[in-house]
Amino acid sequence: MPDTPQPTPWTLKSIPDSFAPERNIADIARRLEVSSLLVRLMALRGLESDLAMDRFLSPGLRYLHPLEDWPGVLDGARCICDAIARGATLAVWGDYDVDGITATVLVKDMLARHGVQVKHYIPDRLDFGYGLHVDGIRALAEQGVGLLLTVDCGIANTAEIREAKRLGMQVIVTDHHLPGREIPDADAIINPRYISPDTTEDHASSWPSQELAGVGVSFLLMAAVNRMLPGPAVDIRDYLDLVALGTIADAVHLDEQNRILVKNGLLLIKEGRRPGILALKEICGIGGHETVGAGAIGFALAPRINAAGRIGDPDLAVRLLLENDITEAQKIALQLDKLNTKRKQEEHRILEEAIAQAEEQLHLPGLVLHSEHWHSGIIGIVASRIVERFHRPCLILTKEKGIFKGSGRSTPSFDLYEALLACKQCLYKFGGHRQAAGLKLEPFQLATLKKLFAWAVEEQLGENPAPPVLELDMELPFSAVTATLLKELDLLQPYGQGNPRPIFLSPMLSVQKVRFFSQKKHLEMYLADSTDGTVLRAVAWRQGERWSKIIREKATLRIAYTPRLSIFNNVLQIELAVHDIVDFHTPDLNHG
Ligand SMILES: [Mn+2]
Repeated sequence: MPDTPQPTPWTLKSIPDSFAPERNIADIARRLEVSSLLVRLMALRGLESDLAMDRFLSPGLRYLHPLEDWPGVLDGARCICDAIARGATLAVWGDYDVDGITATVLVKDMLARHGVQVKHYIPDRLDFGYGLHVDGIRALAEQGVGLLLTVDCGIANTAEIREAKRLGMQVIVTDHHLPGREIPDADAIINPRYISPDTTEDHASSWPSQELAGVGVSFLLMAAVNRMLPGPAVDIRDYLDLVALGTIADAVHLDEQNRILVKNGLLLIKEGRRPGILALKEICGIGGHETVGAGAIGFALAPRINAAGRIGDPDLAVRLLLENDITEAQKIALQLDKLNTKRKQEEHRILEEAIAQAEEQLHLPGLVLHSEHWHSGIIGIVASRIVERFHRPCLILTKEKGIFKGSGRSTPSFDLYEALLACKQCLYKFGGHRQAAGLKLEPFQLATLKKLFAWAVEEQLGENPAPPVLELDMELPFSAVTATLLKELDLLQPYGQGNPRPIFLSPMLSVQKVRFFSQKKHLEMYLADSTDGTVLRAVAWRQGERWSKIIREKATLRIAYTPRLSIFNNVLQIELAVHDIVDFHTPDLNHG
């Protein structure tokens, strides 16, 4: 049977050798007043000392580095305050994704509360794409803009910034992308991946965190501006909801400083004081005082904000987050929700076609899929889905104005940017990083691209790239899965890069009841732990098709799972989210 799934390879993570001896786990647990299991999970995430663990569990804002520690922030803030004092017109240039939109809103809203109106510009994805462009710069100059502040972009726009300076503007760049070889000649650059050689700040020799999102950088700058401007300061903590939204949506590494920003911001999102966020939560069905985790942002709030930039007008999302009136905010949220529904339908349609193409190419280690009519705002998400499904790097191309425009996504061990570099002879334009990239090429180059890309992938990964190995935290019997445990696990939130959701390995289980639902899309099982007899309900989302021929009653198996509380039949109960079935034995139909 060629379509029988193979069990997924897995490993158990181990605590780093540098960690204190095993017996200390219980000591630390006693001192922190948490369970040994929680300490073990933190140790598996690379936390070593009591202090680090304590800060991880309670990342108070007092642990955020002071503004003086962040290179360029005070210089940039002084520049802005001087421009305001001169009466210069200010404009902020953002981006159409959640990070860029929240950063734009943060700057506009904070300065408006100081009585300073700031113009903003967010490029259209289809017409101009990401970053600064000269047409927009000239338009801003005509409107009399004297100071241009970029957020979540700008570090790569040397020529555009030169033009802005020529037109008499001051330019302050805030960005978090890697600088290229040429650094723009801006009045100040604030970028955690860059330190200006002529910074005037004494201590600023390194960044307390290199992992800030664009909105995190603009938050620091606005915190400094807030302090320097005359008149009463606003409570800058009010903006952490925007910081949390943009930081989670950008999927940056949640290091200590980001965790402080995000964890505190999520509390504000839970409160829902900003009308736009409240309206967005309402339309996603997230109740007033429900805890909002990174998951809800990633699956519900962020896609609706992004939908504006993907297939509509990004200004809609800016207006939502700036809106003071809840009724107006609800109207905009409804529009965004409709755009998101349209986006999902479009995504579904493209994905079906892309999967069909991918299945024809499974002899290749890398996929190049294309069509003339796929929406260019959506191909990036589809590329991610294809990589999830087929575990190989993927480029998706669509035709626009006679040219192929593409979006690529990578597997963890593959450097996509490096691969595109190897294809550059047939590309008209490309850019990005290890995990994601964009490209453009003339249609006649398509065949060459396919050939070069296949070579580049093979060179990095070999002919048959190995499937990813699932990393599990530890084995956990069902009797240990209690409401108390779940409450404690919540302390590890928010999950993200650098802090993955815990995944447990089950002991051997026997299937008591099995049901495939939603046209066999999902699989529900009642599983009994063979060591202690505890029965729990488990759901394997989007894995119905994969297991439909294998899993039936009396089968024995082991799962990789994350327990959570869910409302099922109107009752709050424990449900296991099945990441994978890692070992299985199905009794023979005739003899079983
Ligand atoms: Mn960003």
